[in-house]
Amino acid sequence: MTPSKKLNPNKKMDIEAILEGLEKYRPTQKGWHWREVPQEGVDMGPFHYRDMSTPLKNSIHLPAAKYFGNIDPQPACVVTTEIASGRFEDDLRRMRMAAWHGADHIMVIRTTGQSHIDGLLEGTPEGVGGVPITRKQIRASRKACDLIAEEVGRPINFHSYVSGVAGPEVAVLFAEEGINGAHQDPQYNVLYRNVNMYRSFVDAAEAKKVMAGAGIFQIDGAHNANATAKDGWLVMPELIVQHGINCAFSVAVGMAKDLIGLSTVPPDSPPAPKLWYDLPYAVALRDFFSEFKMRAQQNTRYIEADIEEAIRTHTIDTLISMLTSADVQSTITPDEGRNVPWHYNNIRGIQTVKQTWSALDGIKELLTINHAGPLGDMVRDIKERAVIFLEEVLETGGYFAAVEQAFFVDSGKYPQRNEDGIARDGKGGVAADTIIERDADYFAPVCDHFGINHLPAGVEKACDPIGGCTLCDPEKIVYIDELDPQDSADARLEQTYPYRKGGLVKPEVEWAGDGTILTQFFVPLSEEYAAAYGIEMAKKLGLEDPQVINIQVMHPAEGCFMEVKGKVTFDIAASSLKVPEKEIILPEEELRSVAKKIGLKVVAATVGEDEHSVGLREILDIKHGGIEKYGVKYTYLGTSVPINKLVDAAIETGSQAILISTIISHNDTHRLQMKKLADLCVEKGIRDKIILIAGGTQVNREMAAETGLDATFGRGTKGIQVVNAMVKVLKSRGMID
Ligand code: Z97
Repeated sequence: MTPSKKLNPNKKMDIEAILEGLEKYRPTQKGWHWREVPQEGVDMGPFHYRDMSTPLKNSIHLPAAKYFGNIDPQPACVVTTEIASGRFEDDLRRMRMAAWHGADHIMVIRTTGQSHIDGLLEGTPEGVGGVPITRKQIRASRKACDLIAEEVGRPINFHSYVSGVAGPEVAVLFAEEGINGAHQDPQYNVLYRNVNMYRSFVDAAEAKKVMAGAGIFQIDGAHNANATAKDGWLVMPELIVQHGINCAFSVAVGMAKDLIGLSTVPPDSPPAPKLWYDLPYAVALRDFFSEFKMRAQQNTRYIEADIEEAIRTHTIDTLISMLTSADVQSTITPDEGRNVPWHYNNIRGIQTVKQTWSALDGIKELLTINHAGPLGDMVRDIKERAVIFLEEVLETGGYFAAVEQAFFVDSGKYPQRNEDGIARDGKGGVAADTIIERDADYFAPVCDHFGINHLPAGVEKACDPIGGCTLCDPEKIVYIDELDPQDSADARLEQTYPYRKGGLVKPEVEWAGDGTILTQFFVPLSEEYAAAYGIEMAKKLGLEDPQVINIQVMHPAEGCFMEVKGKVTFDIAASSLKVPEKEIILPEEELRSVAKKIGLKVVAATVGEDEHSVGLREILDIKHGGIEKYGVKYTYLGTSVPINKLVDAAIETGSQAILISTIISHNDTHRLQMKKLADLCVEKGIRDKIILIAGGTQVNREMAAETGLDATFGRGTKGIQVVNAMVKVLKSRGMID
């Protein structure tokens, strides 16, 4: 069954409609998708790109793209985002936003330590820092991803995790429901989740076989050592061994090499001299594992409260990814150090990759990595240490013996050991002693099953005797809806209905209608007092549940930059919002060409007893985008100029327009001056040949009609608006086409 109703780019996603008919929904796409990367490069706007994929049908470009024809170049690599609202129904909206900005690999994080859950869950219970993975949650997300893929014009890879004792069942669930990517690494279970080591590898064989059958892309777990080891930048040799073990095991089970991704995480962060650690490691890894894919991710461990710091580090990470050709660039939210990730920070992560990638497009054609000298030596050093690490593992009796002796996640620089590695007992851990040998005549009527399966005589495909397993005949899949009516999507959707469909508005970052906002300010207090001030201030602003989430000392005595979050307690009805009529600005090129064609000229001055010339000069000069920028010539007559002098000057210079600026407004001086200008032009018989424009801090748009001018502008006006107004008048008078 294909998605019933296309998404409308101008409408919110209808979550209730996504949940309808889920019991019958079948994914429209299965297996992993790489981006389409034209060999000849991609031409967009005024530029040629060398390392970009086919652009999207619908997307949101980087802010500065408006200067280059609103182009939105999409990196050649797959771009990941991790969504973690805790409510899957809100995740769906976040996925859509992320895809519009360029993510095509969407991981929905599992609730903390789901590896500890030993069986499949049903329904859609709420989570903290991620959702519990269930069939309903996956199916709804898959359906949403299929619709989003159609909307943006690129397949969306949906991703989750195959770990814990329920790993093989989870893998089957993923294969059935069209999950495209998954973390799977038996070492993760062993080291970080204390699953019995033998059981973990037996489970992994089954899970990997099922993943291979469904074309699911695998990401390994070696990077977790970077995040866990005390001195993560020293464990690189071990990481290489971990990658090697998972790769070799996966290939032995039957996974294709190009569907095996090595997960790399930079082991350090500035002020560490990153390049001297990250680059040799990245190069060594690619030398050893050239047939496999590389997934690069920022290291969450070093994300503190400062978002800008996280973004800067991410930019450098992306540079290294480009220099070493990462296939998948994962992004995490730069606020992970202080919040359950907020959705607009997902977008900031994606933007970092897009911005860095377009800026550095084709970097390898311009710069080459210098393998001679220190880099070559460092790469060799890491490789040698990795090889002797693996040799010692073998001498010790193999992987399991090495784990028993705490070889892994030791923070010493191998062969040095700090004796702080993680040791596991082969006889212990979760689900110890649960491996049962298959009977001599073992037969399971299911496909993509690992190991010996005794097919009865005459049976070619394992599931033929039952008329197809769930992987071959999806009709056999049993769909179980909510188990708990309280902790269910329906109950939550009812709660958030007013904010999704009922016309009420509240800001949101985690869930629909959560009301959370962030305030940023400088407070002239020492760090000691700043936090107390932040809370007090937020309370006075009426924010509920205020929390200080960032304090940056600007100077020990002078004060701090602060960020405080809290919840607004009121709703605003969308219907009560008054939207001013939108000013339509003609394209810059058109404005320029009119100015050039007719030699557009203006005379300008401040009028009356008004010496405030700065605003007018800004409107005139090229520097901050004044009318000069669009090819309009001006004669500036100075300040406090009488109206008749301006009109005479306009006639003498053959100008098409007069611009006056008037700030002083007592006794309605500004209005009087404006009227005087209009009246004098009528008197002189030139009103229909001249364009009259006034501006000033107390002037507004409505005053033009009142005073008989063509256009009037207030605070914050830019030169382009003035040129636009002039061109519009010229058009309306039929003086140009
Ligand atoms: C990443 N940001 O993208 P549990 N298997 C492996 C893992 O690395 C993980 C799990 C399973 C990270 C993801 C950390 N990794 C977060 C190899 C988790 C999930 O449900 O947390 O127990 O396991 O790599």
